[in-house]
Amino acid sequence: MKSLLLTTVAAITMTAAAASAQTVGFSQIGSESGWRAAETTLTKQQAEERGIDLKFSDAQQKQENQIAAIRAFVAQGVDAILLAPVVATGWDSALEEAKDADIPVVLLDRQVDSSDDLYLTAVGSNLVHEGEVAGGWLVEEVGDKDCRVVELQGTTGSSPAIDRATGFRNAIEGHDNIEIVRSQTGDFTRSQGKEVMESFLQAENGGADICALYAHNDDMAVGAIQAIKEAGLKPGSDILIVAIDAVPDYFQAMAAGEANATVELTPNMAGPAFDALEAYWADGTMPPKFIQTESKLYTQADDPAGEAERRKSLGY
Ligand code: GZL
Repeated sequence: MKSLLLTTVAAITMTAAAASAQTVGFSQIGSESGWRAAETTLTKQQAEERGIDLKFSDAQQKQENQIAAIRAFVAQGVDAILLAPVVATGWDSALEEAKDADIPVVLLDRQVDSSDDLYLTAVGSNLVHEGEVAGGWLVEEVGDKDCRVVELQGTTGSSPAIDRATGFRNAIEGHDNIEIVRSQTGDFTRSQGKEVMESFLQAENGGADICALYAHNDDMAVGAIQAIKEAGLKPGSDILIVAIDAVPDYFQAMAAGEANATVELTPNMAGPAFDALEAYWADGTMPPKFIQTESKLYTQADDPAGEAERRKSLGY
């Protein structure tokens, strides 16, 4: 009799726990870079560790797919929505629908131009500062030597592409020896980074007139490194390379002397996001509108081979 009672209590407890398990919809941009893939892996890990039922949607880089996913999550009556917004504009109506349904939205790694009363909080780095750190490294590295820079920009209209461009320009302002001579989007991917770098090399005397590459993410830089080598030049010395993300493959290029510096962006945006949501669900605690992650510079002096290894266990 006693074991029947215990079994029944356990069953009720389990049911209650299952019933209280929160459901979160996650609209992810896609898998355009190693960093993005790591963010997805870590978000799923974090949800599993916290007993959160994660509904994952891959938008294949299309805003319309993200908007459709948000609407579907609202229709399902999820307890919260995570959104990594592919571009900064065009979100008001979808976010208003979530707000009208009392579903909190947390932005991951990118920002939107919408009013901040349309989302609970945003977790991400200071994207302008990242560009300033990258530009600051180049200013230190070249001193007063003339340096013609080519720039591989991120996805057009995305907050990282806009802000990382701004930050780099802030850093080189007043250093007239450093000039950005070509700038084009590589859409955060290796393949387009390689393609655009090939066109830069052709346009700049086979690369002889290029002093440095600034890439808005490591993956475009890894593609560009391939193009530089195929042009018979030495990446990391003939052409200096600075980028952002701090992914293992880029650290391996740094260890080989083929890249020079990167600015770290943690792929674990979900940890702070779920912390904020759990506090909000528990007693309505309102988080700050922006939860900032750090942006640390790594150079060849910072054990890049070891950093590559360490990150492989981090979801990359
Ligand atoms: C930046 C993030 C960017 C990464 C890229 O916060 O949105 O998107 O730097 C990714 O690797 O494509």
